Amino acid sequence: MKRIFFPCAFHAENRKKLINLLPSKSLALVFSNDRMPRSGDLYFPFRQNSDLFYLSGIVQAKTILALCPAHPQPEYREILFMLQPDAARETREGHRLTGEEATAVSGVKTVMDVEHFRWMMDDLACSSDHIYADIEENVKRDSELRTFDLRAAGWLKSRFPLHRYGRLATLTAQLRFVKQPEEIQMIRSACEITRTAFDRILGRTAAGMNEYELEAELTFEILRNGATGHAFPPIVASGKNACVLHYNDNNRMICDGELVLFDFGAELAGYNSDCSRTIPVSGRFSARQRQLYEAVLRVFRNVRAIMKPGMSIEQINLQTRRFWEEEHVRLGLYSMEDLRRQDADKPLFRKYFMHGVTHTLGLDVHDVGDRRQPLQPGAILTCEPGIYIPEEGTGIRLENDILITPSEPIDLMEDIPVEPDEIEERMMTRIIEN
Ligand SMILES: [Mn+2]
Repeated sequence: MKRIFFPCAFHAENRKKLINLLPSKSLALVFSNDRMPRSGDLYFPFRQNSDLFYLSGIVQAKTILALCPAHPQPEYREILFMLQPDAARETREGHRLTGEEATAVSGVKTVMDVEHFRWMMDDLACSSDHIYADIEENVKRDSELRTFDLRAAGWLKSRFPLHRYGRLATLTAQLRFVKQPEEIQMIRSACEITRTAFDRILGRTAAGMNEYELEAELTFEILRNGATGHAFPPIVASGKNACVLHYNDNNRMICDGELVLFDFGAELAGYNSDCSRTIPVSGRFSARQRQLYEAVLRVFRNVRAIMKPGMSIEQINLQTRRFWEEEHVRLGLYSMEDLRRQDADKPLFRKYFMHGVTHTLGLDVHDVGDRRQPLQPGAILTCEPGIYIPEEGTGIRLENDILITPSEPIDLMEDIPVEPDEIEERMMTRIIEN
């Protein structure tokens, strides 16, 4: 995997901030992701646990970070437990970090064999009253796997049943919610790569192409610009496929007169971007397509304008409902009278807009942060209204990544064309050039 390093001071500073949130005599433990089996002897590309990356910069499986700030022996206050170098395995699997390299990346001076974790725990636990274990917490996580964090927590609780246990993830989430300048810069760079990929699409989309050909164009531009890869499986949805929110079969011939919805983004050094655009394959919007597109664009601007400190994701979604009700009535999808009579449990706007308008973005594409928590300067969120009308075979979504500031929000994707005139103009030059 291509690696872009943060200075080790970034990770050291993150550890310091985390320690300040812990009660005295605490031990914090953070576990790497597992190497996930694919089939036979193959594995999926390794992706590090976001908290472990944030606190150490180490991108290697079977790694544990232990923080024990009150330990009487200073060399045990920060320890990385890692796989040891093994020449034969490295010939097959690639380089493993040496102790010195791990220290250079993370700033953690003590690096031990991960095999020694269990017996070192006897010592670390004796110097601690609290054990804060980092368990992945995400309301939408749906997995039956016993991942490394769960296996380790199970073992800890049986070996040290009388310690007081705490959830480290709630504390790392507080820190990760507000991005630091280095993180904002990394996301800006990811957005810049995403822009070049969209530029390429504008120049190449044509009727008669298959969706996967455009996926290949996105992938080409994202990889050749040095991104780690896609932030998530990209969506290239033509015609009615755009009404399936997470469609990514990307395997349909695109017909003249249709719209194509793209939802994609580059990942750079663990940090993600997330962009949606919808373009007319012919290079010109039909009157109806433009009418719908402009409605989405107005809602996009209205929502972006209210993304300010103090507002929560929940409040932004409530406001978005008002914006959409106004637009839907204007588009003739339902009337004011229908609105007055609507069933409170089944609001009418949900028929054409059935997802949240925003989510946090960072080391995870759907990043940490509670939907009821007020936004703070430094938070980064998406703004992604859409309209989906299966009866018309049309789905439109527009999505930019927005930095919250003390005053006006900053659109990190301001450079990515979104005005319908600009989209048409850019696509027309394509047709002339070809
Ligand atoms: Mn998104």
